[in-house]
Amino acid sequence: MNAYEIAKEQYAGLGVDTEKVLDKLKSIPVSLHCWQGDDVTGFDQKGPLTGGIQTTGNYLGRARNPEELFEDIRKVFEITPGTKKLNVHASYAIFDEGEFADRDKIEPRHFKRWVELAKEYGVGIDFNPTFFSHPMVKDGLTLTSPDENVRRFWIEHGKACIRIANYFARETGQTCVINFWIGDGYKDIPADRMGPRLRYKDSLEQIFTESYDFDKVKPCVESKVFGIGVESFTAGSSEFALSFAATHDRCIPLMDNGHYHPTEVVSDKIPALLCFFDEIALHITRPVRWDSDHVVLFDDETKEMAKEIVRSDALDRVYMALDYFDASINRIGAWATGFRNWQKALLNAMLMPHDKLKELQNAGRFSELMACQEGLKLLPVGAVWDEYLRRCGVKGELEWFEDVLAYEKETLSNRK
Ligand code: RNT
Ligand code: ZN
Repeated sequence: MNAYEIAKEQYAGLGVDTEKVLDKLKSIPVSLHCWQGDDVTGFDQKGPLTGGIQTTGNYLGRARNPEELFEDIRKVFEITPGTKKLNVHASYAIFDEGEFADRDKIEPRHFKRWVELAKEYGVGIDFNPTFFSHPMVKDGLTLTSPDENVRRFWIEHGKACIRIANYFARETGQTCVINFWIGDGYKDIPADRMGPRLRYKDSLEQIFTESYDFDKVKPCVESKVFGIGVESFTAGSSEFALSFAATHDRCIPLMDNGHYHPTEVVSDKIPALLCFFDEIALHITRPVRWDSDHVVLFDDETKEMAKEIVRSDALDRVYMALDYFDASINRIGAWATGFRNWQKALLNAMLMPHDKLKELQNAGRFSELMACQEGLKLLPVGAVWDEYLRRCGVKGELEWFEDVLAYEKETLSNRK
């Protein structure tokens, strides 16, 4: 027997059907963020990345235009298993020669090439208005700005983005998750914390008057605890975003696991929210001391997040998107490593006998539960993973990076 056959029998002994798991895993959409390829620069501006987020590093080969970014995305699709969605930011609008539309005026046609790419692969598109890296960000503020001209500009941006999300959903026939994140906040102790939040609430309410079909277009509000340069106050805090989503129909909360205090874990928050929300959304990242957006690894908290989704039987209630950006290493390698690792985490979670473990917990058999959970860690997940890669036509763990090296040599190194 080969390693997979042995693993299959071993898992069958625990009541886990690896064949079903492999079929299911292949069908779960995970959103691949376009912004790992160019350090969150986008195509509509040349300025620095703002909004309290930062990329560090200057590895060769950053994608500088749509052609290069698409080429890179194709490579990542090729070297990663499973079903993808494209996750696009508004700043990645593609204009014709000599054409430009500001963020409040962008239209679906500026994203036509993204739709073409999605259609080529039969994948959906998720979307994000871009409330950063733009001259209309005044004193670090957008939707919370006390300057009505500024706030109006960004409200119009939000509405324009909903129209684009409608277009993506219509064209691809798949749900479009549209995520609202703003970096608005203050570096130092503010004199008014409620005013900015009331303006943010009002701005979102105005944006969501734009019509959309909630079966197809899913607006989310993403919270954050702080950002670089806005250490003392963030308008879109966790309480703000959760309360907004809870009190507004047709809007769901999004948790980014880099956006909490270091000892808080999103794995614990997932089932808590699932008690109250039909659907939730995630940004999967890896915070190292802070919201550093490191590449997702197959580490404990990543595994735990996947387990909570699977245990809660919520694979169809949680929209999963990756969100990291490392400019210090090969960007294709970074992108693919994170995507592959989230797939591994899902596989690992799906291979666990959750009903049995829950029974042990409910029966108060805690030492047995501990021993069992520890025992599961050394089961042959890797053999099932190898089989999954084989079935997806993707290279194995110790082989796929050869392709990245070849791509770096042939393509990335020519980008000077
Ligand atoms: C920032 C948020 C946000 C961004 C992307 C680029 O802290 O996580 O989701 O990373 O929109
Ligand atoms: Zn995020």
